[in-house]
Amino acid sequence: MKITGGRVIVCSPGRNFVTLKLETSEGIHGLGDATLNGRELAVASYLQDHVLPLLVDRDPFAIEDIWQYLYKGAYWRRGPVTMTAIAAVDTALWDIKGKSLGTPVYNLLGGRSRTGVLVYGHANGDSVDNAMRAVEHYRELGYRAIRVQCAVPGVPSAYGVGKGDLYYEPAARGLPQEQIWSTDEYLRFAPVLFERLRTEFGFDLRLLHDAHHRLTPIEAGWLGKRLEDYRLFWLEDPVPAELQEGYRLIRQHTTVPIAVGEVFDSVYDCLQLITEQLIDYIRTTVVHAGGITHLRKIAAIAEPYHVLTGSHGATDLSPVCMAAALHFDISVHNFGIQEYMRHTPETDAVFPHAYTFSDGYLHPGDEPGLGVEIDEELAERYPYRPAYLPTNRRVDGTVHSW
Ligand code: KDG
Ligand code: MG
Repeated sequence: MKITGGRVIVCSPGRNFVTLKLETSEGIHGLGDATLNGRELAVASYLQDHVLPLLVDRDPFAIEDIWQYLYKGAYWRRGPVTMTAIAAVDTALWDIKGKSLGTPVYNLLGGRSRTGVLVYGHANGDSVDNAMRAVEHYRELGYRAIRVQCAVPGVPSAYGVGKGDLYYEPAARGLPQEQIWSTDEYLRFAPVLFERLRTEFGFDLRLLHDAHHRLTPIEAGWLGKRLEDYRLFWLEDPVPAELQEGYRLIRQHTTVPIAVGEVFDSVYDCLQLITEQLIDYIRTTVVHAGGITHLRKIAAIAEPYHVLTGSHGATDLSPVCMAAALHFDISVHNFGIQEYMRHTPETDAVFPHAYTFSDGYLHPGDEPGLGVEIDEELAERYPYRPAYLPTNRRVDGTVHSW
C-alpha cells in the first residue's frame, strides 16, 4: 500500500476546522485534525504546499519514520503550525493502519487499559448563582468532573464565561476582541466561588478551574494555598509556562494539583515540568503536540514522575482529534482525565463519529481505525469564515496574556 495523495478540507460548521484526508493505493483513507484556532489557513497552507508533496508514494504503515522525516527532515522545527500539521499526518496514518488491519486504533497502542474515559465538562455563569445552576445541569447530564468558571465582579471580561451553557466558544468573527482583566479582583473572588461550590455540592464532585495563563508564580502560590481546602481536582495554567522553572515557586507554596500544557507543541515544552515533578497533569493534545505518536512519548516520560495525562479537548479541537484522544486515553496507563466540551449539532453532523458519552465517561467505540468520518458534501455548505481568539489588556491598558 502507498500514499497516493491527500486533501486539506477547511469548513466552518459552527466554527472553523481544518481536516487532512490522506488517500492510499488500496482505497483506504485516513483523517487527521489540523485545526489551530485563529490561525487555520497557515496550517492548511503548510500541509498543502509543503507536506503533502513529501508523502506521495510512501508506505503509510511507516508511521514513526514519516513522523521523524517531517520533524527532523525539516530544518525549521517545532512551533504550533509545524506540529499541528505533523499531528494531522500522524493521526491520519494511525486511522489508515487501524482500518487496514480491521481494528480500533487503541488495539495498536497496547489495547484497553480501562473501560471508559473519565471526562470533565465546562460549567460557567455570568453570576455565581448562574454558575451554580450550570454545575447542577452538568451533574444531571451525568458528569462526574466539572470545570467551573464565573464572571468576576469588577472585571469586564473574565475568562471562560460563555454565551450559552453547553457550547462555550471564545473565537469570534472579524478582528480580535479586546478584553479587560484585573488580577486583583480575580484573586479576591476565586476562593469565594469555590467555597460556595463546596457548600452547595459537597466534596463528591470533582471540581476543576482554569486560570488561563494570567497569574505570576507568586500570585498562583497565593491562590493555590487559598483553594487547598476546597480540594480542586486541578488548577489549570496558573502561569504562562515559557519559563518552566517558574513553577518551582508555585510548588513551594501550595499543594493544589497543577495542570499545564494545552499550548505546548512538543515534549521539550514540558520536560522540566515533568522531570522536576512541578505539575500533576500534562494537558498536551493530539492535534497540537505532534499526534498520537508524540503524545504517547510524552505520556511515557511522564509516567515514572507520577504525572498523569489530562488532554485539552475544547470545541476548537475537531471530533477527529477527540476520537484520536480517546484511543490514546483508553490505552495509555497514566491517563488522568479528558476535557470534553460538546460540539454543536452542526459540527457533529459534519463529523459522524463512533464515540459516545454515558454516565460521565466517553467511549471510543469499536470501529476499525479512529471511528470518525467527514461528510464532505455537508462540509462544503459551511465555508471558512475568518475568526480570532480575543486579546487581553489590564485595566491600565497594558497587554496581558489572554
Ligand atoms: O482555542 C483556545 C481554547 O482551546 C482554550 O481557550 C480553551 O483553555 C481552554 C480549555 O482549557 O479548554
Ligand atoms: Mg485551558
